[in-house]
Amino acid sequence: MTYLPKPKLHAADAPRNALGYTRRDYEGAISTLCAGCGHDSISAAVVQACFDLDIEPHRVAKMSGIGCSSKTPDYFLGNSHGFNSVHGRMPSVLTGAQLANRSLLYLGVSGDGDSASIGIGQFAHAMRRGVSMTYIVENNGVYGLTKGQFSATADRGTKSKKGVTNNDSPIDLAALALQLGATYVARSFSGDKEQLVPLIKGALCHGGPAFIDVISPCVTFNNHTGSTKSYDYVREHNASINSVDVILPRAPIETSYPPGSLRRIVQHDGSILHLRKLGDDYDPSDRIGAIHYLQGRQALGEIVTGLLYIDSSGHDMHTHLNTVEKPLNQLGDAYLCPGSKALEALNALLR
Ligand SMILES: Cc1ncc(C[n+]2csc(CCOP(=O)(O)OP(=O)(O)O)c2C)c(N)n1
Ligand code: SF4
Ligand SMILES: [Mg+2]
Repeated sequence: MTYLPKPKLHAADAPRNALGYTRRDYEGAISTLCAGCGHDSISAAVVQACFDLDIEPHRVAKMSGIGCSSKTPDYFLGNSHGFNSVHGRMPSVLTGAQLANRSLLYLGVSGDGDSASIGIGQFAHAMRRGVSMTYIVENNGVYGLTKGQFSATADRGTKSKKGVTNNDSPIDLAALALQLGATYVARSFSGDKEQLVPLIKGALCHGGPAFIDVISPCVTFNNHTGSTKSYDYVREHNASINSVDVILPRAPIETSYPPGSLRRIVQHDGSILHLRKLGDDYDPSDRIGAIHYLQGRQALGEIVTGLLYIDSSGHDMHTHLNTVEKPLNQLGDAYLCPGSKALEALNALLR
C-alpha cells in the first residue's frame, strides 16, 4: 500500500494558530519511509513552520521529483496543492506553475540525486532565473529509493555500506545556489529541528529563490562509519554560524538580545528575521564571502549550517520579466486576446 490516510481526530485542547488550525491540519498521509529516516523529520519541520506562520493550506503548492525525499510531500500539507513530477524535473514544472499563478506559495522538495545528478540543469536554471520558491533538498549522499548508490553530493573518500570508496568530487548544492544567484541560501540538519524550523519559515516568507540544503541521514544505506552523511558524523562536525527567529509583521516583538549580537533583516513581505551570531564574525549579506567561508571551513572538515546568505530586496523571476500580478486563469479573454488592432499597434512598436 502506498497511501495510508491518517485518522482525523484532533485532541480538544491541541494548540491552535491564528486561523484556528491545529498542527494536525498541516499533516498529510502516514509516512511509508524507513523508521528513523531524516526525511520524516524534515516533513515534521515543514508542518511546524506552516502552522507557526498561520499559512492557509490552499495557498501552498508543493512539488517534487522522484525519490524517497520526493515522496515526502504526501506526508505533509494534505490540504494543499501538490504535483509529484518526473525524476529531476520539479524545478521546471514549478517554474511553469509560478509563471501561471504567482499568488501561491511554492514549495519544491527534492533529493540529492534528484537535484545534483539528473536534475542539476533544472536546479541551476531555477536558481539563476530567480524562481520564487522554497527549494528544499533532503541530502543523504545516496540514491535511497534505488538502494543506496552514491549520489553526486557524496564526499570523496566516503565509504558505502559495503565498503566501496567514492572517488568522485562532491557537488555542494548550497555553494552552487550561492554562485547561481539564489537570494536566500541555508544549510541545516534534519536532526536539528530548532535550527531547521526557523530556516524554513524564513524561506517561506522570503519571496525569491530560497534554497535550503538539509543533511538528512538515510538510516538504511548511509548511516555507518565512513559516511559523512550519518547522524553521528553530522553531529560531530556541525559548525552552526547563526540562529534565526522569524517574526511576522503583525506579531509584537518580544525577544530581547544583548546589543551587538543581533542582526535584524526585514524581508520583502514585511517579516523580520532576527539573526543571532553563533560563530565568528560572519556576514550573511556577502555572497562571495559566503562561498569562501563555506569552502574554507569545508576544507577543515566542518559542515557549516545556518543562514549562509540573504538578499531581501525581493527580486525574482516576475520582477525580471515584468509579469502581471493576476493569475493567468483570472485575466479573462479580453485581456489575453485583445484583438488584431492591439496586435498591430504592438507590432508597429517593434518595427
Ligand atoms: C528518469 C529516471 N531515471 C532514474 C530513475 C530511478 N530513480 C528513482 S529515485 C532515484 C534516485 C533518488 O535519489 P534522491 O533524489 O537522492 O532521493 P532519496 O531516495 O535519496 O531521498 C533514481 C535514480 C527514475 N525514476 N527516473
Ligand atoms: S531508504 Fe533511506 S532515504 Fe529511503 S526511506 Fe529508507 S532511510 Fe529514508
Ligand atoms: Mg538521496
